[in-house]
Amino acid sequence: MAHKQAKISTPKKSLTELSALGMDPDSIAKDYKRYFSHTLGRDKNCKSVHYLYTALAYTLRDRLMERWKNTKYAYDESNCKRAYYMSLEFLMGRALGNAMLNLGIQDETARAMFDHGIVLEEISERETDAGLGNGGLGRLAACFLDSCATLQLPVMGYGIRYEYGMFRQHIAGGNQIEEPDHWLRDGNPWELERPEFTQRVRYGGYTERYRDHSGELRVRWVGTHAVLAVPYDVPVPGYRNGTINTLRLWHSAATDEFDLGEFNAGSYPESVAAKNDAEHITMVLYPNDASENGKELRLRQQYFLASASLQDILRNWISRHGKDFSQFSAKNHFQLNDTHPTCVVPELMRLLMDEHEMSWDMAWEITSNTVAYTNHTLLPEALEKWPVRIFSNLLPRLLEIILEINARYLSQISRRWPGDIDRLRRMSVIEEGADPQIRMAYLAIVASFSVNGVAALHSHLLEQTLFRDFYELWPKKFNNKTNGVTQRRWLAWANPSLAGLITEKIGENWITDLSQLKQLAIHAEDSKFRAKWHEAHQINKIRLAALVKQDCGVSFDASALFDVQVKRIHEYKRQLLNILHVIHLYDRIKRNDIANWTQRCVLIGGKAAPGYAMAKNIIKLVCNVADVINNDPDVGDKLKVAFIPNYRVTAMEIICPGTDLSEQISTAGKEASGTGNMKFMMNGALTIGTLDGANIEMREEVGEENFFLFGLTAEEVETGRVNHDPNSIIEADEDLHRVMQLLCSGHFNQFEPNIFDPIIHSLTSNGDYWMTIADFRSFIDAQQKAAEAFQDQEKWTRMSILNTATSGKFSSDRTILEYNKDIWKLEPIKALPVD
Ligand code: 26Q
Repeated sequence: MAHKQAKISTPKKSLTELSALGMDPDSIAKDYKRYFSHTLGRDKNCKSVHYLYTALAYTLRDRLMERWKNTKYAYDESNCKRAYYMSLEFLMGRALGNAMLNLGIQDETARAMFDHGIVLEEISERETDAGLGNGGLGRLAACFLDSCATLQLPVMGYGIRYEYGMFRQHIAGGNQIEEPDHWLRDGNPWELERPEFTQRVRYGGYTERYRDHSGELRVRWVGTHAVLAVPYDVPVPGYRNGTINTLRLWHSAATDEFDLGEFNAGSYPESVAAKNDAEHITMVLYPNDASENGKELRLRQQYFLASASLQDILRNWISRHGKDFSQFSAKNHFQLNDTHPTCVVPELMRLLMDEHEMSWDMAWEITSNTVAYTNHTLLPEALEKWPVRIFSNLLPRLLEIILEINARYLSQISRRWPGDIDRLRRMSVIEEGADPQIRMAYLAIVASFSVNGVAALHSHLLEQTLFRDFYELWPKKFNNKTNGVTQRRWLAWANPSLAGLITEKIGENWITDLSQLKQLAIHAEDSKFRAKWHEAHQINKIRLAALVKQDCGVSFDASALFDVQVKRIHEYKRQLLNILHVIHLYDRIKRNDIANWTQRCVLIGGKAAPGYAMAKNIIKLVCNVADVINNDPDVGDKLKVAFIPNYRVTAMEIICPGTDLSEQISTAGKEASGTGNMKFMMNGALTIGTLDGANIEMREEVGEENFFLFGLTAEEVETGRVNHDPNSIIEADEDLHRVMQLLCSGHFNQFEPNIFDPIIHSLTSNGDYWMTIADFRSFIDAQQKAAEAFQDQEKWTRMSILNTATSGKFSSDRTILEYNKDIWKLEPIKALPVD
């Protein structure tokens, strides 16, 4: 690399120390103007919001920067233990509002802008979401970073800087259209390139044995193609505490040596084209939130993250401790966000043995005491597997190490269970067959000192089903960490009207200690407080109705029940069950069964993986049903239905504060945790839900009388499936029969014959695998109870307050404190104050 260190004589004045920047409106405005007119070179005629936004982003970034450095100094000087959150996804959303909130200069910034005739909200809207994730798992990583910074824990995120994040979703004729999300096109003021920390990541080639200087037999990985990994750092501010942690995202680039060979052979264009291969690695996020099996580029991404991050961490370790790794596992933990970064395991072994001359036993001792694994799914088909064949071509040295790990571990199994061949086959990291596969979850479990699920039920089911054999072998490795979300973004920022009311009542400590919200409970009995709560909520409903009007062209009346389901589209999440209920309501209106009707507005949103035909068919059904209902004069205001396109973090910031009823209706035992459910609860929505994931714990906290429960339990789903006969249930239930009749008659696809056949087939002749038909009656009854409860607005508001009041457990601060107490064991480190 061409980053030579400058020779500098002993300085009289420091080039790197500045006095602290002012946080008052005048100082903010002064910096803003300098960025706008000097750095960006714009003048009074420039009307482009992009430049206004960029100038403000730089102004705020400067204020983060000084705290960022002080945080680094504090961590370095304390020589503290650290944790690294390794994830292929970080769904950060927007950064500008978050920076102002955490720095505590929202009012000052708004004032500075206002004085210059600029409306802060308008320029904030210019920022595109950092959509570097699919859904729950990616957003969880972002909430965790927020909590770590707020708790002043030395935790760093490592991820990939995708050029294209999650696709933008358009709806045309009811169909999902994917459009690439080129989010970096106009530049990203929140990232800082760090070329001085560039790493080399290698692929391909083969291995050789040789004897080192002391006669040890060692392995060399040669004949490889190298790619550069260039880090970009993103600041992660804590809440008003001077701490700014780091998210380091890797970008792939070609090495300079790429062209020589080919160039000399006369194929210059071919060699320049080869540059693409390197740059493709971090080009695009895989938009699939269940595993996309066997795609070599995805494995390249996973290894790229693992290798670059580990080299970065080892480089830093060696610069501080030399080649003494004796304290490494006592000072460093890697938390794997699902199996996606599991290459960390064999790669750390490789680096320690092949590059740092360590023995297998020492390398294994370090690796297996450093790595911890979080699982996020119970669906067996979503467990990641990679063909040995692909590994052998792309990462031959890693394959050797994986096979050696497996051999040593299987010999442990056969000592414990002599002659139990079936167990060896079941538990092997390698699944035998015509095309043998590496079971990434098993590799992660074998190499980790901690394995956790993300809600109590999920962790329990992991122990009893998916990972039963491993739980029997290593019961103490297994633990639960129920998910949480950050109340800074999801309540303080997203819901200013409610947040203001809460602070007025109980003070502002809830922002860093969400258990404080329980003080709200007694005020649920105070009718004046309820009136204010209702008023704050109505403001949010009006804001949401405006978004629905703008994005869907559908008019929602803010006095109606706002019934919302937003999440990725999946059969197990059962958007279909929701639609069957909507069709049932429509049918009731058409047959004039409308006594004591509760006006309802149903909002559904979410992206389908581009290759998931059934999920796309479900979107089409939602859109077609919405079309029929919204245009039927018999229906009028009684029922409105909308599909909101391009559901993302920024949309959720408007959606969850304006929701009355949150739909958490997955087939029990299938949703690992859910985190949207928590955002709604925090914002005072009531939940209609199954006993699945974190819903169970939410219901425990709020009390069964404040939760609309329905459906089979996880156990009943498994036992009931055996003799489940959806057709006989349809025959026996008149309401359901009529709903299926409407669906099958083509009422919602008049000019598109048979398009919903795959849906109908899955519900009937294909056995109703997701138990949608099985749970229909129970769901309809629970919905009816919700509708009746909504008619008593005083009672509903009481329940709403109690939902917020008991949501304290679902702060990601609580989750992170548990990770820290049980797994990482880090000391909080106070950042040095600026100035
Ligand atoms: C794997 C291999 C190849 C390509 C893609 C993938 C892949 C990518 C993303 C597999 C899974 C995901 C995402 C999973 C996810 O979001 N799971 C959700 O995690 C949340 C946080 O724990 C839980 O609340 C949800 O219940 C769970 O579905």
